[in-house]
Amino acid sequence: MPGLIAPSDYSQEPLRHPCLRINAKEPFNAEPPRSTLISSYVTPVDFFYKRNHGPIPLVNDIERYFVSINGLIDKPKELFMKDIRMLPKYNVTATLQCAGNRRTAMSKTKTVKGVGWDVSALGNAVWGGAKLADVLELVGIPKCSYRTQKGGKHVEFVSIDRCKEEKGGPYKGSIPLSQASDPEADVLLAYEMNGEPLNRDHGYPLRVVVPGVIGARSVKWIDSINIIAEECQGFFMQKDYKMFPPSVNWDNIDWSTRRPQMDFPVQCVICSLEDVDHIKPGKVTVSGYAVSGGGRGIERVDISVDGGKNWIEASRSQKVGVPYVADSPSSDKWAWVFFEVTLNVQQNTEIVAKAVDSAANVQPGTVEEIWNLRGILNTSWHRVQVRVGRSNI
Ligand SMILES: Nc1nc2c(c(=O)[nH]1)N[C@H]1C(S)=C(S)[C@@H](COP(=O)(O)O)O[C@H]1N2
Ligand SMILES: [Mo]
Repeated sequence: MPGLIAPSDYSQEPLRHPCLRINAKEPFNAEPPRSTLISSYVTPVDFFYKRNHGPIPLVNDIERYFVSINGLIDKPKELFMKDIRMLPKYNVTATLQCAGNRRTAMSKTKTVKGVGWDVSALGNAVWGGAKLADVLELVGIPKCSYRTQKGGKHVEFVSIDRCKEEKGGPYKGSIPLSQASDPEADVLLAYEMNGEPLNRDHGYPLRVVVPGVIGARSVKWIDSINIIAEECQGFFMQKDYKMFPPSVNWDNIDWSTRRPQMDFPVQCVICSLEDVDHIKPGKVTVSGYAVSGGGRGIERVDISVDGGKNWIEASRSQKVGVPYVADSPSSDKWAWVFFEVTLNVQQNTEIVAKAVDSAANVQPGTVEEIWNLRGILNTSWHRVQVRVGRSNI
């Protein structure tokens, strides 16, 4: 690959912020403390979770770097950064969430396989770049196409990093052509994050951002894009990131029975309290994030201070001075929503949060009912224990 290279070891990793909690060192997987998440609607790059499957690629010559677009199309093309920058630039505020967010809590029910994450395997960024729909037009695919003349129905993104799961080959994934070529789906080939060029950890020089879909499909360090007939056959599409019922175990699993996970379900988490937290009796502020996939807004967030018997509605917000209304054009449809409510707590209890999205989807009450062997999509009601006392603060 001209311009972009993939190290075979971890001797050239970038520097990272010391506040990040490291869940795995090589490959590097880390998340910020939960309280950091709610200190800013747009997550600073330093505090944005980092999820990798191999050593971080390096650019040695950005002038020579290009993305090749191949497959079931009439005019394959090589696009240099200058070609991509020539296309209209869009800024899309979108929350990226790893399907493994809250996996550690799922493992407490019954062990699951995968990197352990607390509640911060997500972040909200302003992604700047070209729309994939515009890029595809350059190779002769009209907007909102379902199929190319040669039978292409999926768009595959191939990186250059070396992943153990791919036996040393690159990370890859795909999305349907109908989504990739739909300008309204806001799928980007992003070269900026929060107004700065992407950094190495987040995909420099170019990554895909698929809003509303699990982070796994937002492939970093793009090398090529292939228009293919069937979905990508890579490990992370076929042997990972699929949702199985609680009855499936490692002895009876048949990966072919399930679709690769795309949209993420409705989720919310309390970030103003640790689990377990020690507080004084009286008023306590309960705040955090809520987010749903597929561009669905957050219709409601309910909080309980008695373990889920009674519920009080929290207020919701995105931007200061702009009232948040789910599915309103003034809201960032791909982004998280912060919630907040102040409640009176006098004794030890469990504080619970659950969100409802604009399709009236609600989070499940317990981990048990959604437990799955890979530990993905733990969206059960978020619970934190509080110990109330005057002396133990
Ligand atoms: N090339 C490549 N792209 C990748 C990955 C990877 O390991 N290699 N990890 C994926 C996963 S599982 C997630 S959740 C997001 C994480 O993006 P971030 O590190 O920018 O937060 O990137 C996705 N894209
Ligand atoms: Mo992920």
